[in-house]
Amino acid sequence: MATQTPHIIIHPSPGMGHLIPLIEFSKRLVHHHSFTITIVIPTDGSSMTLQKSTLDSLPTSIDYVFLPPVDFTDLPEGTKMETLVCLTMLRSLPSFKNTMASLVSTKKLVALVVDLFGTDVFDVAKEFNVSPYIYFPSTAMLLSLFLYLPELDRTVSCEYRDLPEPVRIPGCIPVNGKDLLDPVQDRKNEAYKLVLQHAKRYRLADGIIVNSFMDMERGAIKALLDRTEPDKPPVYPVGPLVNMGDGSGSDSDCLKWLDDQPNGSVLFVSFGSGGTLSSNQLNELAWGLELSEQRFLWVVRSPNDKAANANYFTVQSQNNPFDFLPKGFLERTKGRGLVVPSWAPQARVLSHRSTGGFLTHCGWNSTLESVVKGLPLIAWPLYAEQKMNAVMLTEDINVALRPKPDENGLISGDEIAKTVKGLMKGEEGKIVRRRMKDLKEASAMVLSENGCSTIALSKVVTKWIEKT
Ligand code: UPG
Repeated sequence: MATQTPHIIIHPSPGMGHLIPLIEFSKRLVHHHSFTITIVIPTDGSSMTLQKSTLDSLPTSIDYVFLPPVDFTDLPEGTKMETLVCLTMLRSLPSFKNTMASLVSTKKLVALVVDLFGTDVFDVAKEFNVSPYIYFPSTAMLLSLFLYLPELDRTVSCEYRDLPEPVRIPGCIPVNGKDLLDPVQDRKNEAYKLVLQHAKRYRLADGIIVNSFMDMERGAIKALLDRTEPDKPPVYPVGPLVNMGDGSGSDSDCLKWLDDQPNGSVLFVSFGSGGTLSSNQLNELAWGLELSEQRFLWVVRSPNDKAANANYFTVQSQNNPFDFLPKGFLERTKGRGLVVPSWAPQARVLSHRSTGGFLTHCGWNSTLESVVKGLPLIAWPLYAEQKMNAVMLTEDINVALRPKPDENGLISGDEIAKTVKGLMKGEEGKIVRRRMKDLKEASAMVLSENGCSTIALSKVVTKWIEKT
């Protein structure tokens, strides 16, 4: 028999960087509003241990289902990560439809929420008369680009990276074509076609919820809220919704190590859930951290010379990363630095009183987690939309320092040491730290009872409740 509690299906695309923000959104929905939720997760056969342990810790009102793994044996080697992400979603459509049919028969479904690569299921939603929504886990700037991409595609004939002028995404700081997100860098590649296809389908959503807020992305959000284009769905900026890392006790070794460090003295170094460096770059980073003489906590994965997102689907380092560190590095930095393999409890590390800065790949979850804690950044973008994020963080809102690569794209140890010292001890660090403190306060305001992100989320919730 159908229950009366309104139910929502959340369907994230592959990657911890997509699952985590949708989990945070789900937690917000069940804590502050009376919904039940099923998270329906596509799989490609990679290990889901980390995902499972994260999902098992959720409240009972949030259920989850893993869809059967899709088959990729027909794809050529070197298929782009974004293509794999989109194809995982596309090839999961039949099993998603079965799952949805069984949920429709037992629950009062009010909405289906997907993320940036999930619009293929909109047809299934329509078939079952369920309202389709997008939860956009990245920047308002990227969302503005996605909504603008079909026009850019129509009006530009060359590769975007060859444009003589920067691209003017509505409401945003101008961005050089070469800094736009990875899958639009080669317009002949399948990844571009798939992303463009999704971008065109964004207008079919009944609403787009974006994990950002006015004080951080004023221009982009204003442009998104403008309703002069009749077919543009309403946009709801509800961020920053992130894991606040507010657990008690220091149950992991790195938290125990942080307990023994002076306040604000440690730089956290991490490249998100799947980022990897080349062997040369790993060496330079180790050298730079050593040379900086600052305290650091570094989440390290074994290097990969071919791709910066080599661990996107797996998270875990492919080999023992300690074997790739420079000889004697661990001994020489003992006491001042700690290196942990593959994964750290990041939200809790960023909440720790000893952490004073964050060298990040500029993934949007990491960025927002740092904002809510007021921690200044060193921007080291690797892939996806991270270069766009770095431009915004350094040139627009000034909350990050950015080390300069040499002509071969390598960031030298000297440059790293200079930037790390600058952030932790220098005048330039003080400026970005102050700016980050302002943003932290603004983020608390927008999430307060009458804050604009709380109000935006209430508007979405009201629309969903009205459907019951
Ligand atoms: N995390 C940990 N421990 C680690 C590493 C990561 O808890 O050791 C968590 C982190 O706290 C965050 C998430 O994993 O919540 C990582 O998310 P994010 O910082 O956004 O990075 P990615 O995993 O790389 O995220 C992908 C894209 C990124 C994009 C993001 C949202 O790579 O570019 O901004 O998805 O769309």
